[in-house]
Amino acid sequence: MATVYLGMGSNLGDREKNLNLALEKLGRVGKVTEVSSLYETEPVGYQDQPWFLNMVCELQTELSPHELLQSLKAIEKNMGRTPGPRFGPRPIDLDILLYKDLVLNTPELIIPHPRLAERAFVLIPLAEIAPQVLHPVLKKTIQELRDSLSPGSEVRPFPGSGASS
Ligand code: PH2
Ligand code: MG
Ligand code: MG
Repeated sequence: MATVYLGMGSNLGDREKNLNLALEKLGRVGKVTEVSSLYETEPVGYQDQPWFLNMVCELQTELSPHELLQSLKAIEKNMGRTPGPRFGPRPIDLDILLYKDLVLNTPELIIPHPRLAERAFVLIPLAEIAPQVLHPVLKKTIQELRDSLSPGSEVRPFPGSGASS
């Protein structure tokens, strides 16, 4: 059994509903054991698109990293994601952030997620549920990485989700 952290984002359609539906579908990939609150986040990489709702979850799974990647892509496709520009808008995006303390570098999949340490929209929710988890390459905890983020794009607690209440 592997403990995995997934980054989740949506900026098309009913974003909150999309994230909840994805969580429900993840129940068939493993057991969702923690969820962060929701954050409304300024688009990073390609600015001319709607703001995202982002969150992260912890999943226990028997799947290998590549099997998990295929399952996440199947959920994205099933939820109406079509190929589009890199960093562009999407109803759902499911990214493997960490898979145990595994370091993997293949053409299809890089773990830990290569942009994990620079993204406030990932580190802020991840630090809620996994502050003491160590980044296996940088050898810093998620909390340390969050605390050393340089000011950048905006990340706001989403009204009604746990972060603000
Ligand atoms: N995902 C991207 C590109 N830019 N910006 C925000 N705020 N949130 C995201 O989830 C996001 C992004 C590519 O996956
Ligand atoms: Mg992504
Ligand atoms: Mg992705």
